[in-house]
Amino acid sequence: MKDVFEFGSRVREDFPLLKRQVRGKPLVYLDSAATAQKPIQVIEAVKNFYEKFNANVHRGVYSIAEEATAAYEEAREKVARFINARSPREIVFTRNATEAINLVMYSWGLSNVRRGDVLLTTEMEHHSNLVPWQNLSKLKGAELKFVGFNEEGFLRLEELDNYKDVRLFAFTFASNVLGTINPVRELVKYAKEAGAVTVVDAAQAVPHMPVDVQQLGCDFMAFSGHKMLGPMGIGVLYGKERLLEEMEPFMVGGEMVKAVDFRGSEWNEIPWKFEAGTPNVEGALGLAAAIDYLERIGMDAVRKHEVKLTEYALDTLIRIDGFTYYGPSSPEQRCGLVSFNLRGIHPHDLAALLDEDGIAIRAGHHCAMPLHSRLGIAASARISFYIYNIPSEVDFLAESLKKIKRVLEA
Ligand code: C6P
Repeated sequence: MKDVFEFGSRVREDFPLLKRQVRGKPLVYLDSAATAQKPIQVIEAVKNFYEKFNANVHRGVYSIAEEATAAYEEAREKVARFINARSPREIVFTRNATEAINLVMYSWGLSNVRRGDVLLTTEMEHHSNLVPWQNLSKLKGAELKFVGFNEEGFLRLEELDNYKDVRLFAFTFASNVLGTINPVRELVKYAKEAGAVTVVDAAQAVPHMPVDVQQLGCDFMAFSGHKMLGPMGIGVLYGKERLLEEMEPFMVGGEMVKAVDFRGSEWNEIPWKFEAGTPNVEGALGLAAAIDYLERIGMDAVRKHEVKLTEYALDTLIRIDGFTYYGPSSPEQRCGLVSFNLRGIHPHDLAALLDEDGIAIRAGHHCAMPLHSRLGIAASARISFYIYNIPSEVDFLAESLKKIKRVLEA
């Protein structure tokens, strides 16, 4: 664990917020799946924009406007390289992963889905990759079907045999509750045979492991900047160029048009066709700085750190009497989060009591109510890691959990 401690300790130095205290104790931040903390380099990139070249993009011909436009489009190129898209034209900036999925639902779904079509998703989805498809099926009279998961939290791949003709297959890359990393390539291969367009919710994957959209072969992929050290309010939709070209715009107005007269308008080229109005320039620049930061560390190293921390957490916490966790037992098959329950204690009470020791965890249904009902529980507690976490934080958590148990059971 010495190497994990040293890695995390070095990284933490860059994160001002991690130096603060909560209730007189050092903050132990174990909720990066909800949102990640930001390194000074990202904070500086946003500050630098406002101090040096704040101007609207794609409009002005003066110097600072050109600098802002260039920086915004360079951020797009950086995102494209980060996930190995063929071209920056395949990268649409959105507010977050949720908006990216909604964009596909409205722009692709409304014109491509017909009454009776099958839309397939899974029982382990975050609401953001479920509610849009419920909506689309209602709007178009399509049938929404689900692939279940087994006791270990793996998708029941054998159920795919039941669906031979599918219009759309939307699934998560990594579950924000079970931690399961799904076999994306295999799922995309199946989808192609079934005639389905694929939407991959990569909100819990792109921040934590190398992701290559060309290698995966998916049609669409969504993720959020704030979960990968970037600012809030910036997200990404990756879409294959051919599909984006064919799609209608998501929102209409300024910026997304090439020519307008009183009767009608001609749409701009992709990706700008999907970016109506003034975009989140500070967000894109902050995201670019976050990508620089992650690339300097290396996504393989990010992943390795989280696997080791997860392994340590499972080994440590499983020794606590009454501790139950959900999802795969092998850390290699899960992302860096663990959802759990402690017998006899409601997860909300647990989270509130841990906060008294300065430990921040998430409790509730984690925006995945149907998943929890499949597990037969109403709620769970969840810890989630990132590059700045260290093994001693797991030890603090374990000690605090044992103390809470002693007090409540006394
Ligand atoms: N999950 C969590 O604590 P947005 O809110 O659009 O940035 O991300 C939505 C989203 C979509 N898919 C998955 C798998 C997610 O985990 C999330 C966000 C956070 O688990 C907040 S609910």
